[in-house]
Amino acid sequence: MKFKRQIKPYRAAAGGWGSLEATTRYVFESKAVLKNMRNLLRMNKARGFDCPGCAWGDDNKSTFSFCENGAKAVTWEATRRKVDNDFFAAHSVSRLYAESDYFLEYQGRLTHPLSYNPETDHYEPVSWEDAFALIAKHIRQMDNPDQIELYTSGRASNEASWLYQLFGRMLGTNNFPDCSNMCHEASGTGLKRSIGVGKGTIRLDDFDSADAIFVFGQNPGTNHPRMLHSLRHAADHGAKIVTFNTLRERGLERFADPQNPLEVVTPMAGNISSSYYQPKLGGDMAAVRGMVKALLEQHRQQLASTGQGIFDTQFIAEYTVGAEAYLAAVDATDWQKIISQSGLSEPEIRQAAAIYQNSSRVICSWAMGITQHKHSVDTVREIVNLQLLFGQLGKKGAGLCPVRGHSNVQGNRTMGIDEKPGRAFLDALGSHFKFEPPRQAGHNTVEAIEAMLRDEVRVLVTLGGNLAAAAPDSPRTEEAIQRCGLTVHISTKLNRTHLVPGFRNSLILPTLGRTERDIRGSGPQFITVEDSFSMVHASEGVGIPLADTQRSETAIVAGIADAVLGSDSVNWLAMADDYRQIREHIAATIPGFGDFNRKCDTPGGFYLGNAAARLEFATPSGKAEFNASRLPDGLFPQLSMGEAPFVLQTLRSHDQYNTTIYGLDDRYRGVYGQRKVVFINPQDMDEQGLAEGQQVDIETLWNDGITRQVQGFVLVPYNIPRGNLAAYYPETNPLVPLSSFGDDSGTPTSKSVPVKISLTTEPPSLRIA
Ligand SMILES: Nc1nc2c(c(=O)[nH]1)N[C@H]1C(S)=C(S)[C@@H](COP(=O)(O)OP(=O)(O)OC[C@H]3O[C@@H](n4cnc5c(=O)[nH]c(N)nc54)[C@H](O)[C@@H]3O)O[C@H]1N2
Ligand SMILES: Nc1nc2c(c(=O)[nH]1)N[C@H]1C(S)=C(S)[C@@H](COP(=O)(O)OP(=O)(O)OC[C@H]3O[C@@H](n4cnc5c(=O)[nH]c(N)nc54)[C@H](O)[C@@H]3O)O[C@H]1N2
Ligand SMILES: [Mo]
Repeated sequence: MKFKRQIKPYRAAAGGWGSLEATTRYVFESKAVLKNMRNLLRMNKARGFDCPGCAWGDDNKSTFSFCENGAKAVTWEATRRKVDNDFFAAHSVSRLYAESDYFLEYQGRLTHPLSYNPETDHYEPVSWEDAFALIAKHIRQMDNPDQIELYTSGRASNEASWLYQLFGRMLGTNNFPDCSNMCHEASGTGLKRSIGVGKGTIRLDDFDSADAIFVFGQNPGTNHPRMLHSLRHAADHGAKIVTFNTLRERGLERFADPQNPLEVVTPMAGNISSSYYQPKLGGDMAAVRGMVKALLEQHRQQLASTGQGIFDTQFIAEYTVGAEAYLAAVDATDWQKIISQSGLSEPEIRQAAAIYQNSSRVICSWAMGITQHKHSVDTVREIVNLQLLFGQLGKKGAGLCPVRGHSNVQGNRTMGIDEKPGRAFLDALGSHFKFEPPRQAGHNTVEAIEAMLRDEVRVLVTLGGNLAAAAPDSPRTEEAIQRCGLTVHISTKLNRTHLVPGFRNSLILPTLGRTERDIRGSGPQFITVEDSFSMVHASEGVGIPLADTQRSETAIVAGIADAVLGSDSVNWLAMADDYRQIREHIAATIPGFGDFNRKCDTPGGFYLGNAAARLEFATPSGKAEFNASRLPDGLFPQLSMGEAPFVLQTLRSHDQYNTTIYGLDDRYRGVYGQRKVVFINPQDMDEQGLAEGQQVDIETLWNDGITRQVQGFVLVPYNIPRGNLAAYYPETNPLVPLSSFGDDSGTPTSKSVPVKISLTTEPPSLRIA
């Protein structure tokens, strides 16, 4: 494959022709054209499958409910290419390790269970029965149940993840690290503390009645393209879209709806953002604090002159606690700190505050630009503080909207993929199945890797995902995985994690994807998922599986559980033959799922409800709680020299899904045919005596004496605040220290890495992406 490298600005609107062309290119380049088209048409419909692309909701209104990146996700899974036994016979693990992440997944679907042979350095075919027996043998040899780590990635269905957590808890552990620990953990933690529930409070149609939508730290044009439709419709109805993003993102500026033929034909792209602010990395808490400071001034002035302030004092009195302490903290924060930390000017912040003040219904949404910093929990809570002052909960067109990543990551948590499960959940599980679940908190992702490095883990199982590439500090993470006696990966495609085998045994178990037909003992099965808006719906694959040696995730988890625990107290295999049985158990153990099997027939799914949206707050005080934290002293209190020359964020290109690289372009940012680029402010570049197109090495400044460096990144001048850099993940994961994670969230600080850069002198490493 040849890729033409170039950097050239993208001038069109996001969406529109460019997007439609790219979609059809992905569909038609694939061999199974017809099948692909059929798949696309059924995405997100009442029956048919849920789009594996992202966790955005579906309005069931548009006939073609798909977006370019959803189409990529589906066609990537629906490929007819396969990595079969001949492939593994021909390629050693060391040889494959030298290839890029793009190459690995591009080879196609995994079709047969595989076991690593350290003597030949090859994966070799193994039967399902032998694979399960090997897992059981390793688990039985553990000294205690906490010597296993059960990782989950957010694509797993409710049914598979519920079964998985039951297996882990019956074994006796809460070690459930998951992708959410690296993603929206700060949203869950912050929201739970502030409003008693760790989920967003709005529903999709709230976008239709909002007066303003504040979008913090997310890039929907690439990562949640269907959100652009909601934003665009809101903007068309006169809502103000106020964006806070460190970078100028094309998709947030202009957007033409690719499913609206009129707009595709005429180039009249609509503007999306009415205001666009570019805070410095990690500057959003200060920006919101500044907005509240300006609003507090207004409140006091109006109170003095008219007797009526601008805050919703009735709401504050009735539904919240801690407002006085919070406002005292706001008074104690001076403008100078707000300005230097946010990187925004006082007039900009006052302008944003004025838009907020003039909007009676406000939605605040956010994603990784908010959650992947050290002070992310406080930043999430600061956004909640602002919303509480104006009573933006419990009414239409207003509320809080953490925009989730993986298509079922929210559902996984609801199902109990949680290393710190609540008491009520464990009680329900224990009494339903008559066992005593473990009560002690388990490991999150960073803790799991640390435990592996200390040789405290014997077995690692991953239900999807690509831990080696997704987790921080790649060399240490890879070492950690290799320190496990057995690694077991339930996967659709070959990835880097498979290439760092456990030191005794490693298994790859090939699974069906969500788009594929899943026929079990009792007939065709469907699964369920939950979107960002707490809607649960059924998803049934239509594609024909590539091989009859692939099994569904649910069947694989049941197979493992049966081999390890037997079927005396729980009949795992019967559940795997009829997912309705699993849903009966879910109904009995998880609130909101009563009558689950019947509700699965509801077109468009059913709503789980959200107590905070009903103004019921499951906090210690029974009310929504303001958070009066100070602004952080800096991004890197651990560093003795204070700030670093540059702060780097690691983010996604347009042609990737996390560690899955679909292609080498990042169209909206004007990057083609390459991924090793670093975006830099042109003045910073000049000041460093560097020039566009030159290659630099990026090195982390940290306090543990470990050298963390990546080499040969091409400089791309970009509209980004001074002192800030941006480069793609996972290529930059070696730079993120394992010990750098969010306070109370444990999330690696992927959006604020202290680094320096220098001109590349040695030839860059061979592994190009
Ligand atoms: N096509 C596609 N879709 C996806 C994914 C994918 O990889 N590809 N991944 C899925 C997953 S798991 C997730 S979690 C989501 C991720 O969705 P996003 O959160 O949109 O993902 P990122 O690419 O990490 O982008 C972070 C955005 O926040 C901005 N940003 C970074 N730091 C800051 C900051 O400190 N302040 C502000 N205001 N802005 C900041 C960046 O400039 C960038 O626009 O997308 C999901 N959907
Ligand atoms: N530096 C940096 N690191 C990050 C981030 C960042 O912004 N910067 N983002 C973080 C975030 S938000 C997240 S969510 C994590 C993502 O972390 P993960 O969820 O672990 O990673 P993915 O890349 O989504 O996993 C891709 C693999 O999942 C498997 N797969 C795909 N579909 C299925 C399926 O249906 N079933 C099964 N069993 N397997 C499947 C395939 O084998 C594929 O190779 O990465 C985190 N890491
Ligand atoms: Mo994520």
